[in-house]
Amino acid sequence: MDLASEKQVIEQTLQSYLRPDSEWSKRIWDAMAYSLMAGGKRIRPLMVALAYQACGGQDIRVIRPYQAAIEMVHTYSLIHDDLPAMDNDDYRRGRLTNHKAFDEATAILAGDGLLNLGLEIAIANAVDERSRRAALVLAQNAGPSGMVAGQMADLIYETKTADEAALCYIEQKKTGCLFLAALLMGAALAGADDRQTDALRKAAAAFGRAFQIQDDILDVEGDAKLLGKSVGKDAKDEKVTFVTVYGLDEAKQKVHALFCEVADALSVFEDHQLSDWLLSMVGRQF
Ligand code: GRG
Repeated sequence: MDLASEKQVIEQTLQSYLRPDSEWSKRIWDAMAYSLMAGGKRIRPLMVALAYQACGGQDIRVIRPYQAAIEMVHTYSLIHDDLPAMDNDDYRRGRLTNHKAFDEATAILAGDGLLNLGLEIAIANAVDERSRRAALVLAQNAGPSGMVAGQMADLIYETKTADEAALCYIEQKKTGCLFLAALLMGAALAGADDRQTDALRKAAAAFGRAFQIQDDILDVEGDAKLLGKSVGKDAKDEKVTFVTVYGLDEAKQKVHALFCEVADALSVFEDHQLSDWLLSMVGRQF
């Protein structure tokens, strides 16, 4: 699969769903489009595609709505995470955060709009057992037993000192659940067997942890321009992160070891593109 053209198709698919139904609703659609079309890396929709391919999926058209759905749910989570009541950030995806460009109430509604539209697309396309499973996997992993639980725990630990176990729980839920959903949606849509699905579960767990540790490392060492968001925020907020728990060197070693786990888990697949692409992210400035 050519990833550059795959990404272009993802952009076109996302754009195709942004249809204001009247002049009255123009502002909410503008606010949703502002964040959705701001040039995210589209990691999760690409994961759906590569997992689908690895599991032998034959008709790439069936994944399109699910790629759009997960990117919308992810973008909603970023908009809400950036709000003053949560992480209070000014920049995201290289531009002002949604509440800075619009206002807080509009940003809340833009997040709500993207979450609902994403799930609407997933449900509207759930026409068989495979697609129903894909829709359910997305809703479950984004919800109060998944990403929302992780965000809640993250907020609770703003006023308590997190230990390694708490950090791992927060990461698994807040960051890991959507990566897991992406790989499992690709698997479900392709009709993957249990062995393939288990391998993807293991890969998602290791990749999510590596991604979060790297995110914490980049908050210390990253370049704000390349990242498209503020750096040095964790230290400013005196936040306990994987870097403060492990130290920078050990954190880097952990990222390396986790990427080896990703490769190991994915070795059951004949198709290596998912594994190669995930591994290409080691050390990358996200
Ligand atoms: C508000 C329910 C709710 C959840 C928020 C997204 C999130 C959960 C928190 C963001 C905090 C954070 C930086 C987590 C690290 C992992 C992460 C989600 C990074 C951003 O994802 P990328 O790098 O971003 O895929 P782009 O912009 O490229 O899509």
